[in-house]
Amino acid sequence: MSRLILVLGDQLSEDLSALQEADKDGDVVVMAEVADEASYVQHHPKKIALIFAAMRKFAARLRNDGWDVRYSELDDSDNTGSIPGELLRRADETGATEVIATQPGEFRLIGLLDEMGLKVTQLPDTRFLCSLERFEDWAKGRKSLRMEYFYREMRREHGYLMDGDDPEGGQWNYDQENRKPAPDEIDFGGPMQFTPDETVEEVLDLVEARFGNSFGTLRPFWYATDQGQARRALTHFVKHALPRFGDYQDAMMGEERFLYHSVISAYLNIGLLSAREICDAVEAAYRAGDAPLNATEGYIRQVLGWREYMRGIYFREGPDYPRRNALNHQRALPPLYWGAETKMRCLSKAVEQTRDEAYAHHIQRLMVTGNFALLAGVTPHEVHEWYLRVYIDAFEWVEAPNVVGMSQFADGGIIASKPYVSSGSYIDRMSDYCAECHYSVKTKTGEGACPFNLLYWAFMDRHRDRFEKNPRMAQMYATWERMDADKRKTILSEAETFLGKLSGGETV
Ligand code: FAD
Ligand code: DLZ
Ligand code: SF4
Repeated sequence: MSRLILVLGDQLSEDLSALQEADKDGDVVVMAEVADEASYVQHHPKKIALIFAAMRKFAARLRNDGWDVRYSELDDSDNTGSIPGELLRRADETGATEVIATQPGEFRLIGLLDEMGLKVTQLPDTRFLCSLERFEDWAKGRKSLRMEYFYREMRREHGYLMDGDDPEGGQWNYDQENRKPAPDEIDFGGPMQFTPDETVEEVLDLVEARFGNSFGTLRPFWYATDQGQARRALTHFVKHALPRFGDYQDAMMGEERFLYHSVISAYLNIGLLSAREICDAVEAAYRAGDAPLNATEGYIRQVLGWREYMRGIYFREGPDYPRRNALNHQRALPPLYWGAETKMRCLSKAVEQTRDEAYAHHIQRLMVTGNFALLAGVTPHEVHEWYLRVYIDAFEWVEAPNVVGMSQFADGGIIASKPYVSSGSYIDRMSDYCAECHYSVKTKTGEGACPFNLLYWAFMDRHRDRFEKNPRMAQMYATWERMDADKRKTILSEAETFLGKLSGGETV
């Protein structure tokens, strides 16, 4: 009796555990574009287009390879609209009574598969460098789960950038070299872009017709949609941008959307690239003398360290994680996140490129959109849904820990040892946003004062009980205390006025 082999839209890897387990001669691969997955949040149209186009091409590749693939297109008249529905339909069609799946990256879907009337085996997702058991092994019994210590174990275990038992160059971390402010010019033309082929064009028409009203610009669409293209995009990055990736990792520029970033997270997250091949390519560039250590270490830290760590935290913390709200923030997400006019240039630029590209780089996500939401006290779950909707690489296992934990401190400090908040001066130092902003970053109160300056101190004051004993924040509390009492009062009252306008729908 044949079995159904489920391949989800973010599982497009030939070495997927479910495919490894399958018998090409007897089993049937099920892939399905379904309304439920396309609408559990209102995804950016570019994200849906990427996934559907990559799914169609992956299905064609499997067929070419001799697999029997039952593929449901979204508009097929008998499409039931859900993954369980499509599995049941294919079970009826083929007589199969058993499903082999690779565990999905979201508790919602894991639960749906568990509750199906068919026998479903969910195999571990072996595409990660750290299994969930290995993560648990590392985490259990520890008082603090800081990424740095996890990362060092991963370096040792997988042998990346090691010199015997020691880290290459004698240090584990070169972050202090990786905080250069925005340069005057960028000598990298951005990620490799691809002209849509026939398959992609068909998908773009479908997405336009069905999801054209969602937030986000669909065309021009230039992302890679198959493994070959994604590999070319990786090679292009390693050759042309990696050498300067480290230096400008934290910089931001209004007219440079990608700087020296790789823009490969979406390819990696849907399975077109593997973490191992990325780390191998980056280390090889270092060994060949083509990229400096600060860049390669900085890059490998993101993929081998942060990415694996975030996944470990998501699965360890459980399904309630996206609902956590340790700071009890209750403000609604302001309309400026959906493109409503704002006079804050940093936010306006970050949201504009998010709408156009479904992409913003890490520091924009953390220190502009994330920082502002945290300072303004926005409900973390609304912030979480926004990130899940608008970014092409957003899947809950990686998005939720980054947003709820790292960016909004809503997990109470599991991921971050202190909240990632800053006044305007950090944004000014790292970007070219402020020079052309309506607000003045140097002005602390009164007419034209940068809102980040006001909100920063209001946040510190609001959460004094929780943070004043945090050694990493003591200096800022001391500065606040030293400030003239009238000035503190003015800051708090102007912050209040600003937040009132923000919530009242005024353009700020
Ligand atoms: P690069 O800057 O070139 O980095 C290289 C790779 O490292 C990335 O492709 C990614 O795979 C990995 N990486 C870097 N930082 C992280 C991190 N913190 N967590 C996990 N992987 C990391 N990443 C996602 O993949 N999906 C998300 O939904 C997502 N949401 C985020 C939300 C917030 C608030 C923040 C602060 C970060 C988020 N990140 C997310 C992490 C990071 O911002 C993106 O991975 C990165 O911007 C993707 O662009 P890139 O490929 O150009 O990355
Ligand atoms: C994100 C997404 C979208 C938009 N559509 C589909 C789909 O139609 N079919 C599918 O198999 N997967 C899709 N996905 C990816 C799933 O939502 C993803 O597997 C889960 O969120 C778990 O990570
Ligand atoms: Fe953003 Fe303030 Fe700079 Fe304007 S002045 S760009 S609001 S940090």
